[in-house]
Amino acid sequence: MNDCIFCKIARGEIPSDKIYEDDLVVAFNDLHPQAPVHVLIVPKEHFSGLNETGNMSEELLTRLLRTAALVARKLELDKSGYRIVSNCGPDACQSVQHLHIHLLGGTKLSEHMA
Ligand code: DGP
Repeated sequence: MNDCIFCKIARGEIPSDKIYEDDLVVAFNDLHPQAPVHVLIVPKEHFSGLNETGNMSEELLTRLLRTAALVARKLELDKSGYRIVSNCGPDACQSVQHLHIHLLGGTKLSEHMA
């Protein structure tokens, strides 16, 4: 999508602090971190959110999760722990309409998810 901020980041048209990239996904630091480590993992192809998983390949869905774990390992969170979150829709306060997984860690996170 032409005006989607995460599509532009994936295409390298606007700068981001990229941590990982392959043929299907890209991972970069969140602009407004909510934890010492706050990385976003996004598909390069535009999907608005988790409601679109039916249109996504199993390879891509697997890759998104594997990338979250890979980045966590790369940033040495695999032993201390981390959380992944994907906000979907208004009640979850999804603000960017391009599927993304938040990877949070580097501190003791809240027991409460909401
Ligand atoms: P969500 O509320 O789940 O849709 O989270 C969107 C996240 O995207 C939010 O934590 C801030 C982040 N974000 C928004 N615009 C940009 C940007 O231009 N660059 C980066 N790196 N992150 C962004």
